[in-house]
Amino acid sequence: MQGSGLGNKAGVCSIAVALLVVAVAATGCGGPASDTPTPIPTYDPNTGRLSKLTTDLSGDGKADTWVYMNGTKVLRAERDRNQDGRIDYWEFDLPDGTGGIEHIEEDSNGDGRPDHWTFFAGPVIRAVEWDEDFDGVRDRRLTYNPAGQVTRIETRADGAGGYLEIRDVPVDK
Ligand SMILES: [Ca+2]
Ligand SMILES: [Ca+2]
Ligand SMILES: [Ca+2]
Repeated sequence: MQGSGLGNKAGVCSIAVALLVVAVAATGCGGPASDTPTPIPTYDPNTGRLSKLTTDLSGDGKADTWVYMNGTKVLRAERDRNQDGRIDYWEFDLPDGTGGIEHIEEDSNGDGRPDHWTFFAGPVIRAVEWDEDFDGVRDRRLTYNPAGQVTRIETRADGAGGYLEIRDVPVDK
């Protein structure tokens, strides 16, 4: 799959910044596909600052991607990736405006609530969490080192955001 791979590249390149690149006709961030629809800007009526970019990435005439901005600074992005009218992807970008992603939340069962979280350290994944039974409580977390190796497995949620079972994984040198 290529071409519409904006979402698939999320681990490397922020969807928000990719669309912003289209909006301002600049280059960088891997460069969007030439057929990427132009986002529609919304401006704050009081300050005149850019507050939102709305895009129909799928091209069916309905908006499916929203990038929330404060002027030139990207705050977060939301997407309806399966076109069912419900947001199922939330991207939280680093506040430094570099286009880096802090973390991504995804709804995989279509109930409108995130159940999969991916946390980044620069371009690499630092941790992944799942709510496997979709009850709103996270059930498992894997932590990675910069080489992409799992260093810790946590299971049995304590209901307060932590885990009862923590297993450190020895990493081969
Ligand atoms: Ca959806
Ligand atoms: Ca869900
Ligand atoms: Ca759960």
